[in-house]
Amino acid sequence: MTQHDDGPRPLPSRRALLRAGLAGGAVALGGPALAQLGKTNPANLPPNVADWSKMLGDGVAVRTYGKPAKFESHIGRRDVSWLTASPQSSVSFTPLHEIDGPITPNGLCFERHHAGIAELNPTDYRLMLHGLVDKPLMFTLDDIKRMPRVNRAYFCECAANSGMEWRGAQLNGCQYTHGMVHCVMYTGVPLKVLLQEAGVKPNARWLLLEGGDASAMTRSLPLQKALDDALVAYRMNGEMLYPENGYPVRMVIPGWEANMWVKWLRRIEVGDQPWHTREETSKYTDLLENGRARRFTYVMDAKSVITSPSPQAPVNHKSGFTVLSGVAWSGRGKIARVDVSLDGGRNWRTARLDGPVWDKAIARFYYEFDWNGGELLLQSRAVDETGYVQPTKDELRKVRGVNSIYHNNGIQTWLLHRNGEVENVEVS
Ligand SMILES: Nc1nc2c(c(=O)[nH]1)N[C@H]1C(S)=C(S)[C@@H](COP(=O)(O)O)O[C@H]1N2
Ligand SMILES: [Mo]
Repeated sequence: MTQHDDGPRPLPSRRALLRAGLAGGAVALGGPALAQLGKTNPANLPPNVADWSKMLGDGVAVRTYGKPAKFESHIGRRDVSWLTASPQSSVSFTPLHEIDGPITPNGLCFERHHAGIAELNPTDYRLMLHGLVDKPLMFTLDDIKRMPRVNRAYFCECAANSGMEWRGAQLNGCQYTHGMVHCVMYTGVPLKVLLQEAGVKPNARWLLLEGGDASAMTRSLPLQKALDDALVAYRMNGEMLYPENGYPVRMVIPGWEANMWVKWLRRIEVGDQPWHTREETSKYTDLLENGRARRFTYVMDAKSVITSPSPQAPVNHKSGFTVLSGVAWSGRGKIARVDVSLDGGRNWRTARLDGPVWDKAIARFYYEFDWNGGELLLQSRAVDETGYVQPTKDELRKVRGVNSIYHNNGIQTWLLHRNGEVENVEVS
């Protein structure tokens, strides 16, 4: 499922990356059918009749569940072998440079799990709702599907996204620097509906969320957020959730850090205070310079990154009309504007948002320009509807130091070289 490679390493082994073909366009492909990719066959070009025009193709019944063209099979989630101790408690990254628009295809959504993928049989699925309620309830999957449902697109970002970049430019590709985010259209039941059915007691303040995998991933959620916009979701982009993303039911906590989006959801307990499990207090806090910790930083601040050009998506022409594109999101609401700089943050121009701009979802931006073929320092800066402006990395470090690995939403810089290659750098 996840393609594994040893590619991304701390700079300056960028050359090794280039040699491995990771930073360039041509990534090694598997299978003899793909041997022709990138090689032009003159026999298929006009005025000749191409191979595929001479014969009948597969009929309608051959491909009952479609998948991308075989020529696209180099695209995939990837993990970084040295990042975590075991593949079961690890993370794979969304190939942001290979997709467009605001939505992440289901098969490319980054995955993060602490005890591997739980394979639940939906027939045996049960969700328990108990604690400070009038009537404890047990739901089957069918019960949940019979309740009133809504469709909402939201981004889901791990608090550790860009965490390796706190001390300086590390990984050469937006897949690795920013790929712990995805954005899908969820179908689910507002958690509020379930809570109303059970009847929440007046002294209730917090919920405990628990997953059905071996890690359980227990998390405390303020009741207020639960009643606001949290979803008990079972579909992503119309399909049932994929196993790696919590099949058959997961929590969706819009705008808040992904570790609270409990997957394989099996239990919700209503209480009057937070549980603050050891995992929560020890891991998902931001260690500040003075040794104190910044805790309960639930909301993900506005952030953006240019996905093309980027180290894994170099420019293939020498100069002229060039389309720059990227993604922006904010846990505090809608993206209001994205600015783009070609000179490392000295001058800013407004990018064009295209496609739907949803609340707490990824927005896609474009900036078209005439490249003079010289070196450029590319940056993007997100502004959300609250007026919050994405900070530079230096501004962030001034406030938070460099001990943290969480909540790095600093402005990313890519150096576009004359030969079209792109490199992860920092400017100050
Ligand atoms: N049950 C359970 N839920 C979980 C986790 C887990 O290990 N088990 N990991 C959390 C973390 S840290 C993240 S970043 C998100 C990742 O969601 P995804 O795999 O759909 O990308 O799931 C969260 N929910
Ligand atoms: Mo996470």
